[in-house]
Amino acid sequence: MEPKGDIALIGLAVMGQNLILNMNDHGYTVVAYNRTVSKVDEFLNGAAKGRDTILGAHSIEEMVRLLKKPRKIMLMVKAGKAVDDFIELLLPHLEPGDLIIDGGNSHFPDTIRRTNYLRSKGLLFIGTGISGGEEGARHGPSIMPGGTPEAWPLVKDIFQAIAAKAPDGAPCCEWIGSDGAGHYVKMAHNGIEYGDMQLICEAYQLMKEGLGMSNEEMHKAFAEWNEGELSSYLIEITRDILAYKDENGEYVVDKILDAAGQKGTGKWTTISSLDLGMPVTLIAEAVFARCLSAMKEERVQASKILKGPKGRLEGDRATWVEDIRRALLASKIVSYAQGFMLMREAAKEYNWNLNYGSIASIWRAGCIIRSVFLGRIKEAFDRDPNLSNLLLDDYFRGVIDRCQDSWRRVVSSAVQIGVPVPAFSTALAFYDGYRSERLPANLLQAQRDYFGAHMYERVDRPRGEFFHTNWTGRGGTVASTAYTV
Ligand code: 2AM
Repeated sequence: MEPKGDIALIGLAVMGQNLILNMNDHGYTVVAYNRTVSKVDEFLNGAAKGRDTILGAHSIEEMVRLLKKPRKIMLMVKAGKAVDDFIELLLPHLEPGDLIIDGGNSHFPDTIRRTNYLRSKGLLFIGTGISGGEEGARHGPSIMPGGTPEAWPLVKDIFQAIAAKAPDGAPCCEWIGSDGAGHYVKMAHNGIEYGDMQLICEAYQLMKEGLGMSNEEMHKAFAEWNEGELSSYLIEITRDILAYKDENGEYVVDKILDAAGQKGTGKWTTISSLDLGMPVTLIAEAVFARCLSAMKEERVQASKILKGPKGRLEGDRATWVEDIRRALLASKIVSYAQGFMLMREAAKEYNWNLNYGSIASIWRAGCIIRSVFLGRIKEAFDRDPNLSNLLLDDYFRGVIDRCQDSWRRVVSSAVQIGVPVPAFSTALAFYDGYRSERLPANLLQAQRDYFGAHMYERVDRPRGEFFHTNWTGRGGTVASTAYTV
């Protein structure tokens, strides 16, 4: 009998099951398999009941037998060792030209390694970011595939069929680039998500502590914001969360402990930004803000000891709410500018040919950071595909001009009343640094040269020429180029 399976999916947790159902809805015959084999039948008799084009496999051999060639096998298993283990289990059953796809949240260096390893075995590999959670997987996620370029035509139709569709109808899935590019861009997406969430939380705290607004009032403010240029999934769910009451008629948000968790993609993004020397300050602050929040017991102690202002934002409330909205918008522009700077540098470092407009485009729907704003970013890259920094685009420059006074008012007032706004303020500090022709690094270079003879370049000489001053008259004139401190 001719094999019927278009693709196999291993890993029947919710994401895996939902992707199978989504593919099946689009006419693909999918073979389902799982390490714990009993889950295969549970799935066939559960969520997949009545679908005769979802085929269960009870061994890797059976799964491979059910697949058309070249075989396409997608892993939706825990990132890390599980992926490598399954690759090894699959290898003896596959032939040159077959394709393994890792749809988990793998770290991009692993994806680079796996692409090369499988290429050495004659196999194709895709590491793909999939964003949108369970709901997205079921009805349309944003999909960011990278890996062996020859693999893309094999899955393009399936992936674009199951992906979310942007408002203009474009599928939220395009080829991102070679080896680890897809997982890198997914990681950057998650980092940006950390930033967006932190910005919203700072706006919330200012409204709550600074303006004394009730949940209902904040719910209304977020509802209004969601109608305008901030319209996005995260603003929308914040609106809904603020209004959500439990069976006793009490707000759930007020009962939730203020200690944030994290799974590590924000941390990876920040580590990568440090590795690449890119000042992605807002995402870093968002990660650190989660870390500080997690020190709950220590904060409770410190709150009884450390003094500081606990004031209110004085003046017209509606004006402040609008100021906060503008501060959020301007900060968000900085965050995305930083995120795209990071991807640009990563592309240089890892030899990826990234299309930034296309990346913005596939984030417009399906994923957690989906927003009207991303449509604006796509348009900016449509206007100028070589745009070096989003802040320099006419549209975004105009928005910052419009928001700047509010932004400064919000940050300075937050400082004065003692409400922490690490993301709002780091965004503003970055903006002021980025637009500074001169920064105090002349003094910093002098310090380095003073204590370590690290040398400096001069404003009156071409770049690349280095000088040393014998600052103390002692220690000789030999420069230190052989070691770094
Ligand atoms: P399981 O049902 O056999 O535990 C999400 O946890 C998915 O990843 C599940 O399908 C799970 O399979 C799979 N998974 C987790 N760790 C694994 C491992 N070390 N090897 C294979 N599959 C694993």
